[in-house]
Amino acid sequence: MCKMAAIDGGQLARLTGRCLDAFKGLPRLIELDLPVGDSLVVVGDSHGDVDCVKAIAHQFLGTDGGNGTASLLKNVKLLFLGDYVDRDDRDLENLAYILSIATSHPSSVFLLRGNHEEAYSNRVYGFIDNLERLGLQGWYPTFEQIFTLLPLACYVRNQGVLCCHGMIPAMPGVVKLRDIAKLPVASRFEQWDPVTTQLLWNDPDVEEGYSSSENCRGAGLSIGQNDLEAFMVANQLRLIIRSHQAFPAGYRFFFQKRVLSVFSKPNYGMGQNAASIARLHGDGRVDILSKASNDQNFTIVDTFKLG
Ligand SMILES: [Mn+2]
Repeated sequence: MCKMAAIDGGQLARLTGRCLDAFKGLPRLIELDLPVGDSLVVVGDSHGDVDCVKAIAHQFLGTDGGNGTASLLKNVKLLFLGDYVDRDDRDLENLAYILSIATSHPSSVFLLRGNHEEAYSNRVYGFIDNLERLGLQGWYPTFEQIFTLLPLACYVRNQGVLCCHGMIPAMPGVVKLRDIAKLPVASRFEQWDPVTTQLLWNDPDVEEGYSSSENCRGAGLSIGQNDLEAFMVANQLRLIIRSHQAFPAGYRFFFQKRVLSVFSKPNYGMGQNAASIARLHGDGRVDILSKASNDQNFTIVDTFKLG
């Protein structure tokens, strides 16, 4: 017996077809400028929380909260940092919603790949099981193709800000943004370039020490201050915005506010965390906005100016 899917095969065929067309030419590194008056809303892990994602689209993009897209706000862009699926029964619905707003608004909504946009994670953490329960497992290879096309990082050139799911890479010899732009496209984790693996799996060192070390996740590194500084200086960066870890407040700063971590699924797992997002303004201001699961809107909890 299949549970009723909120989305059927016909809808999936149209949506995934649109995605494959729209995403096939995407770069590995998104590069954009943010003029004064514009803002970029950066959304962390959502893992199936389609209600929270719709609230974000409604509040910041002006969509009507359903699948419609009435009154789209000008001068606001939305960047999702990955981890749309797994760890929640509504992950297909969340993914479908995010893909639909991205394909409807290609100049306003941008998607990065997270470590959960990959087959190994999807087998272990629920997305493939959920597709099977809905009788839609035949669509998995198509989703895998779509995941493979997603960019790995976003560089806001005129602000010196880099956004990625995991954290900056640390290799012998500093990685330059132009190296990220040239990374090969690969589907499965086993085929990924080491820089890709690190961008999607690394964390900042929770102790904020000087050196990087093996990550306890079994993939990637915990990045220390030395590698962070070398990367930021070589690439003339002022801030890294990343996700991949839940904190009680929904966000956390690392390394004297040079790294900002945001997580956008409230009450993740057994946790009681708020959902947080970052909003980067064209004048160099950065807002952090949070929302508890019952709140309707995100409200500003912290603001700072890029140094
Ligand atoms: Mn992650």
